[in-house]
Amino acid sequence: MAGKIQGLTEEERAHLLPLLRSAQWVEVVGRDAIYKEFIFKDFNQAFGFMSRVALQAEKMDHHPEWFNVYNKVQITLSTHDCGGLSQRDITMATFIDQASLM
Ligand code: H2B
Repeated sequence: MAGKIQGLTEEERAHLLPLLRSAQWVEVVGRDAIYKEFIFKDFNQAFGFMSRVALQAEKMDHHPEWFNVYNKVQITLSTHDCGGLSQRDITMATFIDQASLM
């Protein structure tokens, strides 16, 4: 079991949220979470991406909330253990953006 996870500080938020926004991650309304939609050429591309993310999520014990239909993958990231955004979500968002370009 991981220890208590710290949420992002105000300082970290002020620094990180604009960077995430510039990468098309948006803040979810009414919840401390971030969201992004990915569109691929077809289902194979989308599912290959999801497979890469799934392996990393299991490694990090940090799992996305996601929805897929055909070539579309919608992803929400938040840390249940701290009831909001943590550094883990930032790390995962960065990994996901890389994985979407492969
Ligand atoms: N994923 C996400 N996104 N947030 C969490 O807080 C979280 C998780 N917690 N995956 C992990 C699993 C926890 O439930 C297990 C018991 O370690």
